Amino acid sequence: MSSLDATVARKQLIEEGYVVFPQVLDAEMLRRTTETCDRHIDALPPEHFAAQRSTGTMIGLFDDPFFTELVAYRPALDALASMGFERPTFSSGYVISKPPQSPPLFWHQDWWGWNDPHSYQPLPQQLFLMYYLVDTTPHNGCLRLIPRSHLYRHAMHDIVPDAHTDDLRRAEDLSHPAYNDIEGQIDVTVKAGDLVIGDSRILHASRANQSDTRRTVITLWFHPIYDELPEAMRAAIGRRNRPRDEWAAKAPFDMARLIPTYEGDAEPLGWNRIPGDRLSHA
Ligand SMILES: O=C(O)CCC(=O)C(=O)O
Repeated sequence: MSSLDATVARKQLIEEGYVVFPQVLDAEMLRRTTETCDRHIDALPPEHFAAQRSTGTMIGLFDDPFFTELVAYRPALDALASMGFERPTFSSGYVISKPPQSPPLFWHQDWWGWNDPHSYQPLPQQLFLMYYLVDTTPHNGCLRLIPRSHLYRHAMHDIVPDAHTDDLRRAEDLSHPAYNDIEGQIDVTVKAGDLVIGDSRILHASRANQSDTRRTVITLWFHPIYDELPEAMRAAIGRRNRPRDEWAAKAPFDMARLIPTYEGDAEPLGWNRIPGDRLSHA
């Protein structure tokens, strides 16, 4: 990206809540990532798919050192640095694979720090880095999101205040409004290997996978301005949400600079996934 593009990308991320960097994973890394994910997905028992019919698989990364390479993948860190985020830290991630012919993912946002006033400011406390391993379209379960909903209240915030429930995960009632199309949403269609970077506060979902092949995404959670976050937030990330030490130790390089550490004595910020009244309408 040229420096002008990087300025545009930063503005788009901060104001709209997401930005797409094309073709970040090279062909070899895409191949290795797909092979690794397929192996883990193929090993899952049927109960896993039943419990996660709406989301798709929820495979944590910490059992496989391969994912250290993806987390520290230089082109992605360069994309963050180009937007001014030069010292990001990483907390966790999942392989989320929607099987063929599976229902939509419910609307939700993933930020848990709404008790702190910093969460109502424009700069992102936490970003998702999403790598889709196949080209996505509305037919095979592309990402949907509501631009600007990371900073402004949308009707969906009140319709489904916290969608992370077992019933919604199991997709027991697909007429529930959490799965519906809603005003202001857009489809984010990508090519395999593109990188979608988004603010964890943004309302997002995915379309149903109506195709006959699986649609896999890997979501990685980064904290782009970790050092600037309030102490209680750093304490929560650095103590409660940090990656497993044994996993990081298996990386074929030193991961220390990507691991959030907190050595102060502040009380970790409480977990609250529901935005308060300070999140106002535009
Ligand atoms: O499956 C998708 O496309 C989106 C995954 C998602 O919502 C997430 O990782 O938070």
